[in-house]
Amino acid sequence: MENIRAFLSTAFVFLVFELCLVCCDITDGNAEHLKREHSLMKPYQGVGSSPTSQWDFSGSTLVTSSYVRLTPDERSKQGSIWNTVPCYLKDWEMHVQFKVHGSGKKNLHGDGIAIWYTKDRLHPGPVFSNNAVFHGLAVFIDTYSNDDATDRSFPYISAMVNNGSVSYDHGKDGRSSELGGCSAEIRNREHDTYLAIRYSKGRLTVMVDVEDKNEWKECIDIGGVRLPTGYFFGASAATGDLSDNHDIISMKLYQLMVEHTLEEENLDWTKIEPSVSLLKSPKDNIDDPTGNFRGTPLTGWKVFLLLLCALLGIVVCAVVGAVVFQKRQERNKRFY
Ligand SMILES: *[C@@H]1O[C@H](CO)[C@@H](O)[C@H](O)[C@H]1NC(C)=O
Ligand SMILES: [Ca+2]
Repeated sequence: MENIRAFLSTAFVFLVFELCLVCCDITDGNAEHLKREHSLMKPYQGVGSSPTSQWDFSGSTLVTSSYVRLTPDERSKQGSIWNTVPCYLKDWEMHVQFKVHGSGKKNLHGDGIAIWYTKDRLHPGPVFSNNAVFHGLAVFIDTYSNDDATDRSFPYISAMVNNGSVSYDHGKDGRSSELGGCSAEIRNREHDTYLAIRYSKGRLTVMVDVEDKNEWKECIDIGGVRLPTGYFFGASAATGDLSDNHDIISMKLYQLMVEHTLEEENLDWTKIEPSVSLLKSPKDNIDDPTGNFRGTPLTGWKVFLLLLCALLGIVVCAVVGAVVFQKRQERNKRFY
């Protein structure tokens, strides 16, 4: 009996440990770290109308009890929604649940949604209804290809960091200034579509969940990104000659629990200039058909290490399996 108990408790500890590993690795979506003051959730109580509301909206934005419609499926609409509370978190993850849908056939719809973390809020302009020369981070969910010469499949998701010196080039879908991106079939889906933006320790990661499998797929992952604290989260959308309903269902901001060195802690994070230290200039994207910086081929060393890890994993599994099997044998012997 003692043996069984010991075995069960070991198994339990092992299971908890595994679960922990899995949880820590995946998105830190714990409710306790959800920051309500930076989140927009159903039924959007007081949004826009109440003076205590933490979200402002402008333009064509319509707030209902089950979605926030930035633009309806009509031509030449511009709408946005902005958090009124500046964000002072150093490490965060924003989850956006959204829906882009409309009556337009393939390639006859536009223009898309942009998610912002910027110095200025409610600053209208030509980029998905926002200012083209912004300070901070933008993630574009671009549903219409403005560039006839492009070889990309749209909708296309891309990210840009700007210190106010570069203008997003709408005619080229921002290709010359983008940090990375991916294609994603987000339009007219039956199920909900999600985007996650994580910024932690200088690393920017964008993930999408659009296949209704409840799992994140990596879209952008780059290091060397510097963003200050004290900026505002927002979302905006625009339609032109072509249109779509651009709906935000929720924006949930999670604080990530990350240790920083004392030196980092003592910095004034509000004074950081948005920047990216890239190995090559974003302009090189033009020659790179995928516009992707991550695509380094597996070198011999990496393959060797991967194989070694796999081998070690198999050995560990075999040993654990053998021990468990033996324990069971002993137990069986005792019972008979
Ligand atoms: C802004 O970025 C550009 C390059 O993108 C750089 O040349 C310039 O020095 C930066 N300005 C500031 C104030 O950091
Ligand atoms: Ca576009």
